[in-house]
Amino acid sequence: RASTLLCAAESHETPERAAFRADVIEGLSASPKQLSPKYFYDEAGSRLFDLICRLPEYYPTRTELGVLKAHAGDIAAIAGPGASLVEFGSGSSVKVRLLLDALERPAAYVPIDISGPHMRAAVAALARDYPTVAMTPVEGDFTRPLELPHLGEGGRRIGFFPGSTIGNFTPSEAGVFLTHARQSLGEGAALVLGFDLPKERAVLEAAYDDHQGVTAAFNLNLLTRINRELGADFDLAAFHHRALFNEAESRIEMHLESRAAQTVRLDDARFTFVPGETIHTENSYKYAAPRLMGMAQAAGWRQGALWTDPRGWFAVAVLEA
Ligand code: AVJ
Repeated sequence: RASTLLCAAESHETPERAAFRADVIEGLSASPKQLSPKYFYDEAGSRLFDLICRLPEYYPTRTELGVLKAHAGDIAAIAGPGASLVEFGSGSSVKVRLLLDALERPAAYVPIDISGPHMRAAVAALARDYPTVAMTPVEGDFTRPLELPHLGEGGRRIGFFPGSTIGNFTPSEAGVFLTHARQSLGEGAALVLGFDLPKERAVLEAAYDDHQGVTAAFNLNLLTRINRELGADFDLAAFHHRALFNEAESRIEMHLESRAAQTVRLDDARFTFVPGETIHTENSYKYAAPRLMGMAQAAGWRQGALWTDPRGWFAVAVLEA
């Protein structure tokens, strides 16, 4: 009877919640323990990420915005009139405003994001400011193959993947994403891709371990979310935020480090930690431009324009189908 009740309770779970539960159990059972960064973005996590983007140490957002501002006219020329924009991981939809302002009569905007309520609030504000642009938000996980809504014929399809979100993938996952994006955007499309470049360790580590502790709160919020949505019993005070640059892999790694020996419960499962053991929560790869352009070419894209800021910290590439 107890197991019947449990099954009944579990069957009320949404498919998203069930996938989250399965991923968490699999990740915490692995050695080393790991969780996917896509789960950072619940309501609180999305808000914390917006705060990260304004931190003095977090250079990527403002550096990329500078590059996009400097070349918005170039992007508009590449897109041509009546283009449709498809953004992968649209978040608060701040950067796309630059493109919508620069483009000639943009026809449509298709934001894709895993954080539905956050995206819908952003799109509502955007729709007021750009009443002539058709807005078709897609709530979903773009790390899996997705069906794009039908877009009007005529204008060019422009994919937009800013913020170095591609750095969250492993290099082989990034290759798969680029191949899928090439297929779903179709013949004649372009992809505007923002990516963070390798640089001095101190600059990188400060960007992911800020003085105010916002990134630490963002990382720890993943445990809060697992407690709330899955009923686990993580003790937040028993974990510590860590960010380090793994130079051999050219990636920032974020971890949650256990301060002590402890056991965490989720459903029937128990996960034990030794002192100093970590959960690996995020990779943020830093690609040199030739490496990423090689990956794009292997995925069927031709390299178009490539722009960086004066310090050479962040790049925006235009890939052509
Ligand atoms: C959204 C994946 C681009 O890797 O820089 C920021 C996420 N994590 N601070 C990044 C993040 C910690 C961000 N991306």
